[in-house]
This record gives sequence, C-alpha cells and structure tokens, in this order.
Amino acid sequence: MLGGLLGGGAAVGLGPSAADSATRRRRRRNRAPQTREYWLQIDSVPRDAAPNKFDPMMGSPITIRTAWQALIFRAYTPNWGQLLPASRSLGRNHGFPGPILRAQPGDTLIIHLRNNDTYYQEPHSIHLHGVRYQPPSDGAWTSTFTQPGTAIPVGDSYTYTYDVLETSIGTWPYHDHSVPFSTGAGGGGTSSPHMSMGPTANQGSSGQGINHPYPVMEIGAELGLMGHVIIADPDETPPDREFVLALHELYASDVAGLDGDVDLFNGNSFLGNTPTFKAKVGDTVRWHIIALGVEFHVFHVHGHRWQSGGRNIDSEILGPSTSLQVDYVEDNPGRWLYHCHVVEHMMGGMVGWYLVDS
Ligand SMILES: [Cu+2]
Repeated sequence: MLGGLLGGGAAVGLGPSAADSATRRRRRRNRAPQTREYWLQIDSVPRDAAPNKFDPMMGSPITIRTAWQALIFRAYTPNWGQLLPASRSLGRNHGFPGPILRAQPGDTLIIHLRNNDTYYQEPHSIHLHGVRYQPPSDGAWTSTFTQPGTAIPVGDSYTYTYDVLETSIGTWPYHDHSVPFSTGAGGGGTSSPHMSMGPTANQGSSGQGINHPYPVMEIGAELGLMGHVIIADPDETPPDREFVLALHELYASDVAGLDGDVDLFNGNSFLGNTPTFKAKVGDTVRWHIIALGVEFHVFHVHGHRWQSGGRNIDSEILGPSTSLQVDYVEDNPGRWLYHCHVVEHMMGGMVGWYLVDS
C-alpha cells in the first residue's frame, strides 16, 4: 500500500517518551490548538471487490459476483476544488476506506461535506465517533426529530464542527448515518432488515419511483461510506508503520447485483485482492481497525502478538462501530496472513497478506 502510511515510514525513535506526566500535561497545555478543516465529497463509483478473479488461498477462480455501485467519501482542496492526492496523512484517498481524519486533543475539527451521489440520488450525512459535538453536528437522521446535517440533498453541502478532547485519543470510525433509502428525507418506512437496491433500483427517493418495502439504516455505510478518525497522543512517538483496515460486508439482500454476501477488507475481498501490508524488522507497527455492519469479527495476525487489557494476545474481537489499535515492534520476517478468524468471513474473503522484510 501507499508510502509512509501503508508501506515505508519515517525513521523515528522507538520506545515511550521519557517525560513524566507533569511534563506531558505542560507540553499539551503549551501546544497551540489547531483548526483542522476537511472538504469531503460523497461520490458514487462502480467497484469490484475482487478484480483479480482468483483466490490464492483456495487456489480457485472467484466465480461469485463481487461488483456493486459503491458510495465513497473523498477529500478535496478547499471548496471542493480538486481531489487531493494520496498522502501519509489522508491515506490513499480513493474511498476504500474514506480519507483518514486526523487531529490532536484541543483541536477543532471542521468537515464540509458535499453530496454528489448522482447515482442513487439519496440524501447523506457524516457521523463521527470519538469526538465531542453539538446535536447539529451529529449527522444522525431520524424521521421524527429532524436536524440540519442529517440528510444533505444531492448537490447540497453542510458543515460539521467537532471538539477533540483528551478522551478522543485513539482510532474511531466515521460513517453515513442518514436516511434509509426507501423513505427519503423525513419520510416514514418500515423496519425489516432486508431491502433491494442498487443498479436495478437506482431511482433515488426523490419522487422517482423507488419503492423498497424494507429500508435499512446505515445503508450508505454498507455501500462504502465509512472511514477512520485517528486522534494522536501528542506526547507519543508516531509509529513507523500505520495500517488502516475497515471490516464490513455487502449483503445480497441489500445490494442489487450480488448473488451472495461479500466480506470486505477496505472494499476488497479474497487474498491477493485485499490490501498487502508491509513492514520490516525493528519497525513500530500500528494497525487502525474499524468494523461496521451487523457482524462480529476476530482480527488475527499470524506470527505476532500484542498487548490488550494487560494480556498478550494474537486475536481480538471487534463488533459494529468498535475499533482496535494493535501495536507491536516487528520481530518476525516472512510472508504472513492477517484475517478475520470467523471462518465464514475468512472463506468469504476477509484475508490478506502481511509481508515483513528482515
Ligand atoms: Cu469477521
């Protein structure tokens, strides 16, 4: 994957800061708070989760359908002038997952979001975990309690503002939290977990004949509208390697064009199609992992262990909207697998390569 963020990294010192807690508090107090502004746009793009059409784990061709019409967040220059290039800060900025939103405690985070969903023509929003905000920056739609920023119409934009606190340090998900497609903004609707939408039913909710009987909450996130919020500890040395990973599924009952459910790492499925992460012995490594959807997952890296809750482990559970930071110093060269240890998910494509040079 990309440069410093997803492959090479700056050569930085290892180990914890020598500063005591009083010095740390002083350093944080002395750090000038920043305003971090992002110009995000929602776009719709065709996506194939398994473009290689071959699964090296099973040694067999991929015959199930893995293409869908995705919705993605991407970051632009101010006033949505130009798409920003990939960078260590943003990640690949190709939408799978969305751009990394970064800040530090004391900062103000501002997100200008424009809805360019010309395919589904649905209202959308953004909802961040981990930061503090007032209700008008919640982005969470309900039919009975209406607020600005919960259902941005196509072609329109909205600005959200967040306070980044000490308790915000860590890795968090963000995602679309707007209308179930069949109801439209402010609409009603039923609550069954199944609906049909996508290329065969893409007329949008704005009076163009969409008539799904079973709307799904957070369907925008299922189609791809998700990403990572990473709030750094200003007293901590950044890791040499940062790997961002988003776990979720596409359900054939929700997404038109599929003949079965698809299990995804960063919008890709099956070994050789999913991201290949790289490190070398001696690197400090941090995985930033989020999960969305309805499934629970078990993140596992072969040949490695890390600390969690005072224990050494090599597998860790995460459920919908939870996140993990997995930290270790790389000590084991080789070609390794990382995967979800729910076997059905691994067989469904939640598996990738992790390559460590000596
Ligand atoms: Cu899983």
